[in-house]
Amino acid sequence: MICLHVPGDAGRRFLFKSDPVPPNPMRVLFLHCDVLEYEVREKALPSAEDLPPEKRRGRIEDALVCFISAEKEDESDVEGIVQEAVRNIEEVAAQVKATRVAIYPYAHLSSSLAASGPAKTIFALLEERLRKSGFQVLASPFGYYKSFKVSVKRHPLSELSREIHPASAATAKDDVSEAVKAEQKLVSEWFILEPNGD
Ligand code: SSA
Repeated sequence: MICLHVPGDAGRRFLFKSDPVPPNPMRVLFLHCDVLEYEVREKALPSAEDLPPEKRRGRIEDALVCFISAEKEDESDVEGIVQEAVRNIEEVAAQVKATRVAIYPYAHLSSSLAASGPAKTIFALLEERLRKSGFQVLASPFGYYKSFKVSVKRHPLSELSREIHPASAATAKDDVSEAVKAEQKLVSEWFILEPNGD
């Protein structure tokens, strides 16, 4: 932080503090659906793995569909973001009493996407953890254009979105607020430098 005391300006202090870079959290659009169906079209990423015919179409009924954008910020804490995403999906699934989930990589919720390598890892881990947690999971293929149809249920909780931060970010936030509290207790000492150096 830079503090300036400007002589002759009624003792006004000017504080310049570099703002923390605004975080870009993972975004999830949750739709509680009667049905989701998709069909794979062409590759959106040249690196997308070739798919066997049975993976080129998917359908799930009575499921919580999660459209997910992995964000740049998630790259630095893949484990933390996966843990929090699973926790949020479990929470929303419990609210709507869903035992089936679809995870759908969806780049269009984000303005700062994670690179495809880490994003793909995040989706693979999510799929694995959600299965371990007891859900029936449909994972739509990563890196492809797809056509899809969804039929959303009509109850009030059937559409919602969440921003998800890695588990460690909550601690980081607390740290920041503690730092701010400590700063408020500081007693400042002010020195005035005249142009002649006195
Ligand atoms: N054709 C390229 C741009 O030149 C393209 O569409 N890139 S994309 O970033 O939109 O990603 C294409 C597909 O890769 C997405 O539809 C999704 O399946 C997957 N994908 C890549 N990065 C992400 C990400 N960070 N989060 C979610 N899905 C992603």
